[in-house]
Amino acid sequence: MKKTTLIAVSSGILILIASCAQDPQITDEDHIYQLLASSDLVKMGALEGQGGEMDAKDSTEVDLPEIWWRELTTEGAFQIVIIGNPEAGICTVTVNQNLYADFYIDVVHDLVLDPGVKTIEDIRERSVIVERTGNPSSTPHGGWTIQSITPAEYSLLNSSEQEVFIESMKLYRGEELLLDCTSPDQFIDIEDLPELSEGELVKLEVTVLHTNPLYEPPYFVYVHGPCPVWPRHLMYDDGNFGDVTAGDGIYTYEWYTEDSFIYYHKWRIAADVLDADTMADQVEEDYDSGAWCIPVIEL
Ligand SMILES: [Ca+2]
Ligand SMILES: [Ca+2]
Ligand SMILES: [Ca+2]
Repeated sequence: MKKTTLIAVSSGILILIASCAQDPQITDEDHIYQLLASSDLVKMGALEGQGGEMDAKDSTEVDLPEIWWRELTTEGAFQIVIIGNPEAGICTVTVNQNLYADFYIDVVHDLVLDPGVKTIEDIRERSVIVERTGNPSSTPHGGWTIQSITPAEYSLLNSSEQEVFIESMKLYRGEELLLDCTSPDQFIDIEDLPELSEGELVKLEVTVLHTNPLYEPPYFVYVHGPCPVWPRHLMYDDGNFGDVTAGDGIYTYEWYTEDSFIYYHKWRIAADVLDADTMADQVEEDYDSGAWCIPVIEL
């Protein structure tokens, strides 16, 4: 039998919405919530990291902005939905959290910072498989541990307005393929999460989709991670920065890992696509972006 329990947190108080906990004891649902809400592996950031102002200008109709960045306003409640019965000792949990932020963008290349602001209303989601591997009474979180996770997927709350999507991401260390993800629903065993230390040569390859391309190029693709100097860099499909084949739709960025993070301390790597329509002006309310993000174990 399928049992669904929704737990939301508001002002630090646990509220059981769809589950009736008569027993004052801590339930499996409570343990699973606390395990996931406190986990750095499950945490979904705001992709606030900035790039350098000297992002290469593309020789096409749509120039890249002089500068752009996101600034978090509010995070919604951290919500979990348990699929299956925890009494079985293993279950899948979907985790979601809304993100309200501002998108600052300055498209006038005059060395004067005068950005416009666009509204961001996103939902971030991932799934997690949790298993009771320890003694319920003598180990943390009632013995529950995280076994595998999907990437965190960032989408517009108003899904009908979304036209750009990440479709795949591959991460290499040198020639070694560390991660090959072709769906936001793909589970990655936490033992198989990428493990990296500073100074390693890594490469991210990403493919994306635009459902209604109006500009050329129709989108811009960025990587967020432990990148050189700035935590965000433009990805290329022009044969540069490790890109194997120009114009094949595989966007690439290759770099030596560097602890450039400003807003957070745990390493993670995200692929982020922004609609060219969003990047073409600083006045229209037309924010459109999609991203996948995976945690990285920092050695
Ligand atoms: Ca300017
Ligand atoms: Ca390519
Ligand atoms: Ca526009």
